[in-house]
Amino acid sequence: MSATAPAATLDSATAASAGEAKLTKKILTADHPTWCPGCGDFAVLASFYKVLEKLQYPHEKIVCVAGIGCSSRFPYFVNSHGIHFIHGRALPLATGISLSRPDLHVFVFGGDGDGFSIGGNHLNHAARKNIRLTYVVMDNFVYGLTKNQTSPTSPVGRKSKTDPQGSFDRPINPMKQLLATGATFVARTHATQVAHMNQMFERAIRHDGFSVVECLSECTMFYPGAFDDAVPRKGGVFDTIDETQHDTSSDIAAWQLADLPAPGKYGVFYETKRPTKNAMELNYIAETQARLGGASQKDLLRKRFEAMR
Ligand SMILES: Cc1ncc(C[n+]2csc(CCOP(=O)(O)OP(=O)(O)O)c2C)c(N)n1
Ligand code: SF4
Ligand SMILES: [Mg+2]
Repeated sequence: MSATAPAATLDSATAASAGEAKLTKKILTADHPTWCPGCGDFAVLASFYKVLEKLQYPHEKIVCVAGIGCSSRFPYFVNSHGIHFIHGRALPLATGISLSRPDLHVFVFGGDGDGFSIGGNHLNHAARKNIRLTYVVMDNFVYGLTKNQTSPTSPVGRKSKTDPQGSFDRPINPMKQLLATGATFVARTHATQVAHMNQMFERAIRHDGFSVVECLSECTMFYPGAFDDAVPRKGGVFDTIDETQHDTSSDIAAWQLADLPAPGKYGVFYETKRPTKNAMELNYIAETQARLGGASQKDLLRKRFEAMR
């Protein structure tokens, strides 16, 4: 499609139109997931199907991108456009897709290692640029695929193959990193709390900008029980954010919530409107084309390359 087409909006205007097949879980289901029994990622996948069923976006407009890890196998299990890409590089690839194809709904899935370790710097830049896409991090506090190494979110003292004596390093606080770097929708949920997870995904997907949901998702193989402190049936407390008390437009209030000790709070920490790079680039291209008497994009590129010689 032409890059001068208006940016797609995340509302009913882009929902599947009458006559198109209804988007169902059956249609969205691809391969049988290869995760271990009980892995939290199954629930995340089920929630994603559920929310897409509700939103009814056109099937051919859905794109799932991931890096490497157990969680990053996600695109195999969704019947949509999908790319299983290089470790930590899902966000830059998805950025290119989102910027060049404003008609698509772009989703990125991955783990704490993929997103906060090798891909940590890409996360900063996707956030500050406010790229229009939704990023779901299945945070299990461990490298699952490579069989139990310390991850950037592993708590101090946790023993793993790389820290047999227990980890020394202070973990990353994903909420604080996202707030500091400019993400415009920042939320936290838990894979066992299905209704809450569905709500967070839906709100993130409807957000016009870079939306991130950190979803605590247990690795039953290498870190069982990691998030039991927030599971009521295991004696924990699932403490959700009360938005009548918390101002989601305040990054300072969000930072204070992010400072709470584990298990902390769950819900939308921060939500704000800021122009996306997608919208700003589209405007710039359209204005330049108009100024140059309707020059094609190819001509614009040629002129730019000539100027750079
Ligand atoms: C460049 C590169 N370095 C290291 C690896 C090995 N590797 C694959 S997945 C992974 C970590 C995965 O952890 P995470 O992102 O937390 O996903 P999980 O398996 O826990 O869902 C590592 C280190 C790789 N595939 N490529
Ligand atoms: S190793 Fe852990 S994260 Fe990977 S599939 Fe198994 S339970 Fe899930
Ligand atoms: Mg992990």
